[in-house]
Amino acid sequence: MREVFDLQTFLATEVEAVDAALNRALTRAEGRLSGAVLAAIEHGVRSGGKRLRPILCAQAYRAAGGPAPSNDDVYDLGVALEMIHAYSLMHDDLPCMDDADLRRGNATTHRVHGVPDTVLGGVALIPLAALQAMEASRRLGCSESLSREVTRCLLGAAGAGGMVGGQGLDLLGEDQRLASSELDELHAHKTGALLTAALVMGALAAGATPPVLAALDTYGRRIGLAFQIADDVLDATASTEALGKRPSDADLGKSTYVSLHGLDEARARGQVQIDQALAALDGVGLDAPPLRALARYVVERRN
Ligand code: GRG
Repeated sequence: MREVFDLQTFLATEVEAVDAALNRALTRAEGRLSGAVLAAIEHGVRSGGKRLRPILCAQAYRAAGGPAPSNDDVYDLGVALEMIHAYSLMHDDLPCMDDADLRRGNATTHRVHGVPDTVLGGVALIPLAALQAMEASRRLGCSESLSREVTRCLLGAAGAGGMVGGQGLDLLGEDQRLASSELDELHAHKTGALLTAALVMGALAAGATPPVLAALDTYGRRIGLAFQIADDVLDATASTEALGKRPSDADLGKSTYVSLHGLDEARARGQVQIDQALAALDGVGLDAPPLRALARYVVERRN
């Protein structure tokens, strides 16, 4: 029988490790950036958040049996993903995108620091994230070529074939009723690609075997879709205060899993994805209690 996993304690410890790694990364960046741009970055990066992508990266690394010369380096790798994620939220909230005023319970970055510094700060985070992935993977003991592969995985997931491409589909889909398969395609790119990269980067840096790498890739894709379905369910059921963000996709006239399928069917579809994510771990005999608990958390979370 599997042990009971204390998710709350686990998450609190992990968030602390991620935040410490973010502090190290921003301290390194300080010398290269001017005050106002740095202030926008600090706002975008430090304003809370679940830190799910670095946590998944660190846990994939551990599940895949990566050696850990230093615990810090594992989280230093993961924060490269958080830097890309933070920039995407800063830009997604801009007036030319969702024109959002509330994120993580706080005023959005451009509302506090203005549009120019938010745009610059967001763009600055992209090369900073790439350098972060390169340097942290080297410190983890990756060869030059493996470190390049880890970094390529991050940038591929962040770019036109991943998150930015998904954002493009999102803009095209505004005020239209998308087919279910189109919504899957959009979110596999916009949300799923970076979440999947978190798993694959951790596994690559750990020197995972091909079957373990493939299983973690599948787990990432499945929880990526489930994550977005859960987001749509939360948007339809939770208050703005609980979610800490405004506006929702539904407010913006976008298709959502709830608008297409209704609440019950959307929840059921999310659960199917989680079952498949866990089956992928079973398929290669990965016990990985943290990854199993994180998969369930993706659909059970409150924000
Ligand atoms: C160049 C303008 C411009 C755009 C670049 C902005 C952009 C491309 C892409 C945005 C993609 C995007 C906003 C994806 C968000 C996906 C998502 C589900 C975000 C919420 O993630 P959580 O819940 O957030 O993990 P926390 O707050 O916990 O970190």
